[in-house]
Amino acid sequence: MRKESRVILALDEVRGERALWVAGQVADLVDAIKINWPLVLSTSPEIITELSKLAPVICDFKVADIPNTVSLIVSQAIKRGADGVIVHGFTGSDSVKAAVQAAEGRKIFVVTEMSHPGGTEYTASAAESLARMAVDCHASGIIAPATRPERVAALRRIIGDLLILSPGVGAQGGSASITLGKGADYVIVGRSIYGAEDPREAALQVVREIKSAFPQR
Ligand code: NUP
Repeated sequence: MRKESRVILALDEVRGERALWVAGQVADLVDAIKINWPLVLSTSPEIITELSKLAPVICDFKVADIPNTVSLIVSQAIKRGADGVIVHGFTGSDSVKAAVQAAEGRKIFVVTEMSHPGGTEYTASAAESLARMAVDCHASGIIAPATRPERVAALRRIIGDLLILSPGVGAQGGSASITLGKGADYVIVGRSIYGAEDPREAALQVVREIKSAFPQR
Protein backbone atom coordinates (compact mmCIF):
# COMPACT_ATOMS: atom_id res chain seq x y z
CA MET A 1 0.00 0.00 0.00
CA ARG A 2 1.34 3.42 -0.94
CA LYS A 3 1.82 6.11 1.69
CA GLU A 4 1.59 9.27 -0.36
CA SER A 5 -1.66 11.19 -0.03
CA ARG A 6 -2.64 9.38 3.23
CA VAL A 7 -6.21 9.20 1.92
CA ILE A 8 -8.15 5.94 1.52
CA LEU A 9 -11.39 6.13 -0.42
CA ALA A 10 -14.34 4.30 1.20
CA LEU A 11 -16.30 3.30 -1.88
CA ASP A 12 -19.75 2.55 -0.52
CA GLU A 13 -21.39 3.58 -3.79
CA VAL A 14 -23.94 0.86 -4.65
CA ARG A 15 -24.29 1.66 -8.34
CA GLY A 16 -21.59 -0.55 -9.84
CA GLU A 17 -20.93 1.59 -12.89
CA ARG A 18 -20.70 4.79 -10.89
CA ALA A 19 -18.45 3.05 -8.37
CA LEU A 20 -15.99 2.13 -11.12
CA TRP A 21 -16.19 5.65 -12.54
CA VAL A 22 -15.49 7.22 -9.13
CA ALA A 23 -12.60 4.80 -8.60
CA GLY A 24 -11.15 5.79 -11.98
CA GLN A 25 -11.52 9.49 -11.12
CA VAL A 26 -9.56 9.28 -7.88
CA ALA A 27 -7.32 6.19 -8.14
CA ASP A 28 -4.16 8.26 -8.64
CA LEU A 29 -5.02 10.54 -5.70
CA VAL A 30 -5.70 7.94 -3.02
CA ASP A 31 -3.42 5.35 -1.44
CA ALA A 32 -6.06 2.60 -1.43
CA ILE A 33 -9.73 1.91 -2.03
CA LYS A 34 -11.73 0.39 0.81
CA ILE A 35 -14.87 -1.50 -0.09
CA ASN A 36 -17.60 -2.73 2.17
CA TRP A 37 -20.66 -5.00 1.89
CA PRO A 38 -22.89 -2.44 0.12
CA LEU A 39 -20.77 -2.43 -3.04
CA VAL A 40 -19.94 -6.15 -2.98
CA LEU A 41 -23.60 -7.10 -2.47
CA SER A 42 -24.87 -4.72 -5.14
CA THR A 43 -22.33 -5.94 -7.71
CA SER A 44 -20.36 -9.14 -7.09
CA PRO A 45 -17.13 -10.20 -5.40
CA GLU A 46 -15.53 -9.73 -8.84
CA ILE A 47 -15.53 -6.00 -7.99
CA ILE A 48 -12.55 -6.73 -5.67
CA THR A 49 -10.51 -7.90 -8.66
CA GLU A 50 -11.73 -5.08 -10.91
CA LEU A 51 -10.80 -2.38 -8.41
CA SER A 52 -7.48 -4.01 -7.57
CA LYS A 53 -6.38 -3.14 -11.12
CA LEU A 54 -6.72 0.55 -10.17
CA ALA A 55 -5.44 0.69 -6.57
CA PRO A 56 -4.77 -1.54 -3.57
CA VAL A 57 -8.12 -2.78 -2.25
CA ILE A 58 -9.01 -3.16 1.41
CA CYS A 59 -12.05 -5.33 2.10
CA ASP A 60 -13.91 -3.86 5.07
CA PHE A 61 -15.82 -7.05 5.84
CA LYS A 62 -15.50 -6.59 9.62
CA VAL A 63 -15.14 -10.31 9.88
CA ALA A 64 -16.37 -11.57 13.27
CA ASP A 65 -16.49 -15.34 13.52
CA ILE A 66 -14.79 -18.52 14.70
CA PRO A 67 -11.21 -18.96 13.45
CA ASN A 68 -12.09 -21.45 10.70
CA THR A 69 -14.75 -19.21 9.17
CA VAL A 70 -12.54 -16.12 9.53
CA SER A 71 -9.78 -17.95 7.71
CA LEU A 72 -12.11 -19.00 4.87
CA ILE A 73 -13.43 -15.45 4.38
CA VAL A 74 -9.99 -13.82 4.46
CA SER A 75 -8.56 -16.37 1.99
CA GLN A 76 -11.37 -15.73 -0.48
CA ALA A 77 -10.88 -11.95 -0.30
CA ILE A 78 -7.12 -12.31 -0.80
CA LYS A 79 -7.62 -14.75 -3.68
CA ARG A 80 -9.75 -12.13 -5.42
CA GLY A 81 -7.01 -9.53 -5.14
CA ALA A 82 -7.55 -7.78 -1.81
CA ASP A 83 -4.46 -6.18 -0.32
CA GLY A 84 -6.00 -6.12 3.14
CA VAL A 85 -9.04 -7.18 5.15
CA ILE A 86 -10.65 -5.50 8.17
CA VAL A 87 -11.71 -7.83 10.98
CA HIS A 88 -13.31 -7.38 14.38
CA GLY A 89 -11.20 -8.17 17.41
CA PHE A 90 -13.91 -8.89 20.01
CA THR A 91 -14.04 -12.45 18.69
CA GLY A 92 -10.71 -13.07 20.44
CA SER A 93 -7.07 -13.60 19.59
CA ASP A 94 -7.55 -17.05 18.02
CA SER A 95 -9.83 -15.54 15.39
CA VAL A 96 -7.50 -12.61 14.73
CA LYS A 97 -4.49 -14.94 14.48
CA ALA A 98 -6.44 -17.06 11.98
CA ALA A 99 -7.03 -13.93 9.90
CA VAL A 100 -3.35 -12.98 9.94
CA GLN A 101 -2.34 -16.50 8.91
CA ALA A 102 -4.92 -16.68 6.12
CA ALA A 103 -3.82 -13.29 4.78
CA GLU A 104 -0.47 -14.81 3.76
CA GLY A 105 1.45 -11.58 4.14
CA ARG A 106 -1.36 -9.25 3.08
CA LYS A 107 -2.71 -6.87 5.70
CA ILE A 108 -5.15 -7.49 8.52
CA PHE A 109 -6.62 -4.48 10.32
CA VAL A 110 -8.42 -4.86 13.63
CA VAL A 111 -11.35 -2.59 14.54
CA THR A 112 -10.88 -0.90 17.92
CA GLU A 113 -13.17 2.00 18.91
CA MET A 114 -15.76 2.65 16.22
CA SER A 115 -16.32 6.15 14.87
CA HIS A 116 -20.10 6.49 15.16
CA PRO A 117 -21.81 7.70 18.38
CA GLY A 118 -22.64 4.11 19.37
CA GLY A 119 -18.93 3.38 19.24
CA THR A 120 -18.65 4.88 22.73
CA GLU A 121 -21.17 2.41 24.21
CA TYR A 122 -19.19 -0.83 23.96
CA THR A 123 -16.15 -0.50 21.71
CA ALA A 124 -14.54 2.47 23.51
CA SER A 125 -13.99 0.63 26.78
CA ALA A 126 -12.48 -2.37 24.97
CA ALA A 127 -10.42 -0.41 22.45
CA GLU A 128 -7.10 -0.39 24.28
CA SER A 129 -7.15 -4.16 24.92
CA LEU A 130 -8.16 -4.72 21.32
CA ALA A 131 -5.22 -2.60 20.18
CA ARG A 132 -2.81 -4.57 22.40
CA MET A 133 -4.22 -7.80 21.04
CA ALA A 134 -3.73 -6.56 17.46
CA VAL A 135 -0.03 -6.09 18.27
CA ASP A 136 0.26 -9.52 19.90
CA CYS A 137 -1.42 -11.19 16.91
CA HIS A 138 0.90 -9.48 14.40
CA ALA A 139 -1.88 -7.60 12.68
CA SER A 140 -0.76 -4.86 10.30
CA GLY A 141 -2.77 -2.19 12.02
CA ILE A 142 -5.97 -0.98 13.62
CA ILE A 143 -9.04 1.06 12.75
CA ALA A 144 -9.49 4.06 15.09
CA PRO A 145 -12.01 6.93 15.06
CA ALA A 146 -11.28 10.23 13.31
CA THR A 147 -14.37 11.52 15.12
CA ARG A 148 -12.43 11.27 18.42
CA PRO A 149 -8.85 12.21 17.50
CA GLU A 150 -7.65 12.10 21.11
CA ARG A 151 -8.48 8.38 21.03
CA VAL A 152 -6.27 8.00 17.96
CA ALA A 153 -3.42 9.51 19.99
CA ALA A 154 -4.07 7.18 22.94
CA LEU A 155 -4.20 4.10 20.71
CA ARG A 156 -1.02 5.19 18.89
CA ARG A 157 0.82 5.09 22.23
CA ILE A 158 -0.21 1.46 22.63
CA ILE A 159 0.50 0.06 19.18
CA GLY A 160 3.92 1.52 18.39
CA ASP A 161 4.50 1.49 14.65
CA LEU A 162 1.46 -0.53 13.56
CA LEU A 163 -0.69 1.30 11.03
CA ILE A 164 -3.72 3.36 12.04
CA LEU A 165 -6.52 3.82 9.51
CA SER A 166 -9.09 6.35 10.66
CA PRO A 167 -12.63 6.56 9.30
CA GLY A 168 -15.03 9.34 10.18
CA VAL A 169 -13.59 12.22 8.16
CA GLY A 170 -16.09 14.43 6.31
CA ALA A 171 -19.64 13.06 6.57
CA GLN A 172 -19.14 11.94 10.21
CA GLY A 173 -17.54 15.25 11.17
CA GLY A 174 -13.86 14.34 11.62
CA SER A 175 -10.94 16.36 10.20
CA ALA A 176 -8.25 14.74 8.07
CA SER A 177 -5.36 16.93 9.22
CA ILE A 178 -6.24 16.79 12.92
CA THR A 179 -6.54 12.99 12.79
CA LEU A 180 -3.22 12.58 10.99
CA GLY A 181 -1.66 15.02 13.46
CA LYS A 182 -2.77 12.74 16.30
CA GLY A 183 -0.92 9.80 14.80
CA ALA A 184 -3.11 8.18 12.16
CA ASP A 185 -1.28 6.93 9.06
CA TYR A 186 -4.29 7.20 6.77
CA VAL A 187 -7.74 8.74 6.85
CA ILE A 188 -10.67 6.87 5.32
CA VAL A 189 -13.10 9.13 3.47
CA GLY A 190 -16.34 7.90 1.91
CA ARG A 191 -19.49 9.91 1.26
CA SER A 192 -17.82 13.29 1.03
CA ILE A 193 -15.83 11.98 -1.95
CA TYR A 194 -17.93 9.34 -3.72
CA GLY A 195 -21.17 11.26 -3.08
CA ALA A 196 -19.82 14.53 -4.50
CA GLU A 197 -20.82 15.76 -7.93
CA ASP A 198 -17.12 15.99 -8.76
CA PRO A 199 -15.42 13.22 -6.73
CA ARG A 200 -11.96 14.10 -8.06
CA GLU A 201 -12.29 17.70 -6.87
CA ALA A 202 -13.63 16.48 -3.50
CA ALA A 203 -10.67 14.11 -3.12
CA LEU A 204 -8.29 16.90 -4.15
CA GLN A 205 -9.72 19.12 -1.42
CA VAL A 206 -8.84 16.52 1.23
CA VAL A 207 -5.40 15.98 -0.30
CA ARG A 208 -4.75 19.75 -0.35
CA GLU A 209 -5.90 20.14 3.27
CA ILE A 210 -3.43 17.44 4.32
CA LYS A 211 -0.60 18.89 2.21
CA SER A 212 -1.06 22.35 3.68
CA ALA A 213 -1.05 20.96 7.23
CA PHE A 214 2.05 18.80 6.60
CA PRO A 215 3.98 20.51 3.79
CA GLN A 216 7.21 18.60 4.55
CA ARG A 217 5.70 15.09 4.25
O1 NUP B 1 -15.46 2.67 13.11
C1 NUP B 1 -15.64 2.63 11.90
N1 NUP B 1 -16.28 3.66 11.28
C2 NUP B 1 -16.51 3.66 9.92
O2 NUP B 1 -17.12 4.62 9.41
C3 NUP B 1 -15.16 1.57 11.11
C4 NUP B 1 -15.37 1.57 9.73
N2 NUP B 1 -14.88 0.57 9.00
N3 NUP B 1 -16.07 2.61 9.14
C5 NUP B 1 -16.28 2.57 7.67
O3 NUP B 1 -15.63 3.71 7.08
C6 NUP B 1 -17.75 2.67 7.25
O4 NUP B 1 -18.32 1.40 7.17
C7 NUP B 1 -17.64 3.35 5.90
O5 NUP B 1 -17.34 2.40 4.90
C8 NUP B 1 -16.44 4.27 6.04
C9 NUP B 1 -16.76 5.72 6.39
O6 NUP B 1 -17.51 6.29 5.36
P1 NUP B 1 -18.05 7.82 5.40
O7 NUP B 1 -18.67 8.04 6.73
O8 NUP B 1 -16.85 8.68 5.16
O9 NUP B 1 -19.03 7.85 4.28
